[in-house]
Amino acid sequence: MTDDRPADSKLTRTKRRWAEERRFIGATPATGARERLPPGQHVVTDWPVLDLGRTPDVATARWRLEIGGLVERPVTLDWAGFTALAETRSRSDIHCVTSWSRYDNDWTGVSTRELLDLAVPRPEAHAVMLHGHDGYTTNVLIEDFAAPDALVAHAWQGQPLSREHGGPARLIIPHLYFWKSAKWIARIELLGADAPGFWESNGYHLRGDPWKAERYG
Ligand SMILES: Nc1nc2c(c(=O)[nH]1)N[C@H]1C(S)=C(S)[C@@H](COP(=O)(O)O)O[C@H]1N2
Ligand SMILES: [Mo]
Repeated sequence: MTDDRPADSKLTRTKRRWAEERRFIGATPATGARERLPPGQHVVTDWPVLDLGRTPDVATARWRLEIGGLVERPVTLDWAGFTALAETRSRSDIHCVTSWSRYDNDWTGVSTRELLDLAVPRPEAHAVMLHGHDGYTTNVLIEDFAAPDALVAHAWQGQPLSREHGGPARLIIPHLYFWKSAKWIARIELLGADAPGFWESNGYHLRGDPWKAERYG
């Protein structure tokens, strides 16, 4: 989208704050390059399916993505509007809390920053609740949501994302355990304070950094 807002807009200030808060995220430890595989993980080459057991069937004709809560401009995107946004690609590794990791996943979709640019988070927005069409919820801090390689993906390895893996579109936040990457994403809700989602209310860690093995709260 074109950005014709003045340099001191709320959006710019918000971005500046994210930039400051992200200082240490993904930083290389002082001891040198970190291992690719987080502690306690093993590499798989297949792609396991994990969810609550419900697989919503959301045709793109009915698909909507809402961005609301503490935003200046609540947005509801239909499929045409979503796919008309600037497309981004990112390659990343999946780390599931159940201990499997899958390397080199090529995602295509819309960056979370692009989505936030549309809705313009209010200064008091500090956290995000993700809602899936299956009723699943999971929470992240806004700076984790806005990580440079985070996106709402509609394709994996160049093919449309399959329904079992969250198609037509799911969130991908590569630097957190995969339970944070909401499948069948329906709503992105900006909140003033971090609050537990489904698994976080059922014993999982509030943040879920694989490099710190933040598995259980
Ligand atoms: N909507 C929704 N998203 C979800 C889940 C879910 O049950 N519903 N499960 C989470 C968990 S626990 C994991 S490990 C990953 C699994 O994604 P996959 O089935 O594509 O491997 O999705 C996450 N996102
Ligand atoms: Mo999981």
